[in-house]
Amino acid sequence: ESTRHERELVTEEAEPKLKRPPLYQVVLLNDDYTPMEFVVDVLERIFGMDRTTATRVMLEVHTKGKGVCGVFTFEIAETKVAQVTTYARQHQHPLLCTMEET
Ligand code: TYC
Repeated sequence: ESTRHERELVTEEAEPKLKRPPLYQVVLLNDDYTPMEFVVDVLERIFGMDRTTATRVMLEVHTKGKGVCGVFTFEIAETKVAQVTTYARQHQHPLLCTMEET
């Protein structure tokens, strides 16, 4: 019969190792051709922003060259990038969306 302390000393007790997953920023890039209204629509539809927030983020991208749409785990970020790209190409806009590990 061993005590809890003895088991821990010989490191035979597994600790619950809860690692946080890596996070990825989904980033929108500015261009000269995609209409401002379309970018606002993308931010509302795909990132669930209200119109005021979507307009602020769109203008930040427009003036600074890029902007963060949200921070997600890998698969969610990948899916958002694909949804933005598919939607933009369906409407013949060159809008670029990428992901960056934080
Ligand atoms: N620069 C574009 C324009 O003047 C608007 C725009 C904003 C485009 C954000 C892309 O990610 C973007 N029509």
